[in-house]
Amino acid sequence: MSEQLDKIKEAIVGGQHNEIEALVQAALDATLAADQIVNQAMIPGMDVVGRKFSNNEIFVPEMLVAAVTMNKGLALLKPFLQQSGAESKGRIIMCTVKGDLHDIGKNLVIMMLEGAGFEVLDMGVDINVDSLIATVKEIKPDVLGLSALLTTTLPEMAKVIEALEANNIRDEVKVMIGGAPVDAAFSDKIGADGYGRDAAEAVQIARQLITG
Ligand code: B12
Repeated sequence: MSEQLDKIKEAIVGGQHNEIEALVQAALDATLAADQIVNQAMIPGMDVVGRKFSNNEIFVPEMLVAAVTMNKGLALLKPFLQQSGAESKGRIIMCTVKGDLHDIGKNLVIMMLEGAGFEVLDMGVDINVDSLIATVKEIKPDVLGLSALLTTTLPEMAKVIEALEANNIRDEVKVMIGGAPVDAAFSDKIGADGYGRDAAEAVQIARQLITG
């Protein structure tokens, strides 16, 4: 791994939010690609943060500073991840489910979807089923994208699908799901239409779901 990617990863792990922008800029100046910086340095950095948290080496405040650092870096990379500007390829609603405040992955998925030409409404985090159903009825998206990072909030995804059925709008919208604890088996189990492991897969799934 290049020294620059190493430094960016370390900055995420160490929550060096004052240094991250200069490091990312230096990597861009050295012609490293934005997706390489995200996938080979920043996301692996967050994985280290998660492992340290599991091992009680760090606690929520450190995890939060790592998130701030990640967001600052991503803000700088956003224009490079999105080079499209073409007409809309379809309408998508994205949110993190009720009880879950993790939004870095969701935001990254949104950046890539927008970059691929989709029109995305970001409802934010901790979104309850009722407001989600109301928004789906109003906006009539092609795809509803749900993110969850906690095993305790996974059941919310199933609740959303049940509520779509109860409101007789399950046939009108495709549901794609993702987030670290989500996998294809869970997606099949709750009757979602697609699961994506990362932001690039989210774009592929959205394309497949819309073009059929
Ligand atoms: C940063 C972080 C936080 C930050 C979040 C800040 C923010 N604004 O998001 C803060 C400090 C707030 C936080 C809080 C908590 N966290 Co936390 N957190 C993390 C951490 C370290 C990184 C998550 C992250 O951003 N990853 C980077 C992004 C890019 O990856 P991602 O989210 O997985 O998204 C990618 C894919 O999953 C996919 N994807 C995501 N969404 C979607 C959606 C669709 C539709 C598709 C197709 C794809 C897709 O694409 C993304 C891009 O590649 C993880 C550990 C980890 N490595 O996951 C723990 C982790 C998720 N947190 C954890 C825990 C326990 C908590 C707390 C309960 C801690 C506490 N005791 O308070 C709270 C819960 C708060 C709440 N109610 O949500 C646990 C969850 C354990 C579990 N299995 O349930 C983890 C795994 C840490 C651990 N190892 O124990 N956390």
